[in-house]
Amino acid sequence: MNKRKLIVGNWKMNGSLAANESLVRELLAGIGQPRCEVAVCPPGIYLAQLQALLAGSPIELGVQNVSTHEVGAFTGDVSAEMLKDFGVRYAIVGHSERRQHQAESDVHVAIKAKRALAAGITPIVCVGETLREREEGMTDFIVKRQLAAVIHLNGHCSSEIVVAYEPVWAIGTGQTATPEQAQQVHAVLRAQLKGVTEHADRVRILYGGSMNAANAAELLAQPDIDGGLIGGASLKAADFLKIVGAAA
Ligand code: 3PY
Repeated sequence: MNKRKLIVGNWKMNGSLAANESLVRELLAGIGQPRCEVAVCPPGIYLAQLQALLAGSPIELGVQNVSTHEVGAFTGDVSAEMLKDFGVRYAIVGHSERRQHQAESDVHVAIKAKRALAAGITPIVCVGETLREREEGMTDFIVKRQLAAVIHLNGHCSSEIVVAYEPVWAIGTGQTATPEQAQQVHAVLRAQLKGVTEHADRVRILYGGSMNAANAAELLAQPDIDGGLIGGASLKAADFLKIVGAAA
């Protein structure tokens, strides 16, 4: 199946007008014609800047969050339709940092995915277990429950979603799942998708959780790893470009 890999930079709450501009200029100077799809997700306040900097380039624009609401009295929220105005192509939903610090539940995440899809934005649905859940043998149960919420709320599984497996114990810790550990969970997610859609092989399942320039090639060589959601390494142009280069 001809499915291009997808490499997404999650800048988290990092950047400034000056830092964004120099990072993007370095990326554009080095990216050439990538064999994979590439996107960056800056903090939302910088969308207009990034839209202008990336115009006409092979790098797509993404965001780190989207409101559960469509419009109205929801102070601080930004709707999927508003994001669309800035050319946003991808929206990360359900990152474990939001599940943990903003008390986002599976239902919130599913509604966010639904809002994104309705606006023509591809949700990148993050799933992943904590260290304790892994140690208790709960990994498969947790990731399947998190993905099931999105599948059920949407009534079907659109091949337009992207799934990102991000073991919580590997986020911001420098610890990475081994390629075998990651592939095992990706295979579980693929099997779950196969149970609900004939297009399961078209759904991209990214690995996230301290993917970096040194470990990307091995992770991306696994049969069910279709790309990466990159945290810290996406803030260094040279590292991010190496990861892009490793995604054939
Ligand atoms: C990480 O790699 O730390 C991430 O959280 C990517 O989203």
